[in-house]
Amino acid sequence: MNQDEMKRAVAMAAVDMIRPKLEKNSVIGVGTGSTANCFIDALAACRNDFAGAVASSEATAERLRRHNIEVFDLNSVSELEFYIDGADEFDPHFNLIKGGGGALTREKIVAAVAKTFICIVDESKQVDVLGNFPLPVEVIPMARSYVGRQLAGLDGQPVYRQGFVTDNGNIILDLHSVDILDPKTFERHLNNIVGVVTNGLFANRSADVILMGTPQGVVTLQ
Ligand code: ABF
Repeated sequence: MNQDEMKRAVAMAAVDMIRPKLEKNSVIGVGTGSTANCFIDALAACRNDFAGAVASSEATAERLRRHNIEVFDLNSVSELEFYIDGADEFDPHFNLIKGGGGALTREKIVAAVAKTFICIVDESKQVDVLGNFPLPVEVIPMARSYVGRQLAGLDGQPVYRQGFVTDNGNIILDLHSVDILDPKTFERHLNNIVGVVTNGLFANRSADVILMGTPQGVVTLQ
């Protein structure tokens, strides 16, 4: 299987995993990115088995609507059984780096609400230590320079994602060249920098299940 086939395979596997547990009033959380898009496309086949979805980005909301899947405001939903989303990296403890697509804040919010976070990835995302992929940090625009200086003080190299504005109207600094040996602590440290909205470490709320596409098929890690 090539990478696209792996993405489609893990997307189908996620649908197969959740379908038996869906009820007519179920609302599920749906992530952002190319693998999440494969999931949305596969989910359309069972759109009548559940009530709808909460989207982690405007792009995901649009794709769900194109498949006639109702999109709910998170504030109108009391619980989410599942959140299905991709990732940019995952480590042996199911800690993730997310946000390469710029949707990290809403992704983190929806993941926080969901009972079970199913992460769908191809094998290229598997690492021993997080940090080879630049860590996205969503920042209030007026704080860009200040936060950049704070991040540079962590021996990382913050790079402004030129020309990109998040769905929330903020900017992103991508933190390069930092080996994240203690993801939970580092995530909390970044959260405490004034002006930081969200960082792309999903360690204090990591994935519960990882479906990983490989040339030999889908591997379930849990
Ligand atoms: C999304 O999944 C983002 O957080 C992350 O950047 C992306 C991975 O994208 P893809 O599935 O296209 O590799 O949730």
